[in-house]
Amino acid sequence: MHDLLQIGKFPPLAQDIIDTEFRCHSLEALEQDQALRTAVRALITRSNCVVPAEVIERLPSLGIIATCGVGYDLIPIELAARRQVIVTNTPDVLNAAVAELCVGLLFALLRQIPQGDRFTRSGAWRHAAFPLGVSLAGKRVGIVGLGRIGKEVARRLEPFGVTLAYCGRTDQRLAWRFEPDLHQLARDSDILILASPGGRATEHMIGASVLDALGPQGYLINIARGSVVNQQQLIEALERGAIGGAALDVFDAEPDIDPRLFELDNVVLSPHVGSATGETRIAMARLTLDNLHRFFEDGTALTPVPA
Ligand code: 8YV
Repeated sequence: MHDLLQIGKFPPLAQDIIDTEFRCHSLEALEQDQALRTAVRALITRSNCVVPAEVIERLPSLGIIATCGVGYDLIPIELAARRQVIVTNTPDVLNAAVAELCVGLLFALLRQIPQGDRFTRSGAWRHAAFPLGVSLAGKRVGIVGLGRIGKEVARRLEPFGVTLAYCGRTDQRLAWRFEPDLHQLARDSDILILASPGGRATEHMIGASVLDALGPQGYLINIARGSVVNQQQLIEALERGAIGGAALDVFDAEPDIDPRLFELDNVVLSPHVGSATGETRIAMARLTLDNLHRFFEDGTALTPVPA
């Protein structure tokens, strides 16, 4: 059975599978065992865990970093490439789960479903009618980052009678309109959905000027990464009504998120659960392990991230 360095905590159902196929060691255990530290060839982690550069530098035999998740923005991939360490992620197996959560958050936001639950439980219904929500049908939806997940979101929203447009690195020549200018996409949208990768290239891509372009009847959904949004400017925009509301599954400094968000009634908050279904997490763990098995078999990988 091969040894792995494990960074991050997996759900029990995934950890049980991992432990039947590999021997996992913590960073602390590796610090205590010089022989193991110099011998370990593989690291398993999750996409919401930082893989520190100094850890990679202290593992002379490391050949693969296998992350369970599609995002790899917390892994120093340039350093990994210099060290010829393969980095793998788990694309595609989570597309449906994340897209489904996005649709759920959109309806929760437009129809104020969390507020309606609280309203009903509180007995307030005896004294007042619940406020009107917003229809999705007929709205203009802009998707920032039409990758695998963004496309799954678009496919799920199309039957609801929306008009779809997207922006991103390239015009993919699809039936949906490509808008190269992010601010123009925000101006042209009632709902702006963030589905782009995290990392330096998209950091704070959504700030006050984009939010002002989206406008006071506009809604923001973030299923990407907290880093894609300037969270301070988002909170200020929500507080001053510069946008109609937001539904957020990702944040700065998870899980210790800014408490000002708790005070806002025009926000739906979700604890980074885009891929968090039993079926999806098992499929993600399976693909992570299959990457590791392939590496130990022949030094390659099934789903290496783009160099
Ligand atoms: C979580 C995600 O990171 O896949 C990603 O990039 O953001 C989510 O799936 C999950 O904790 C991955 O294990």
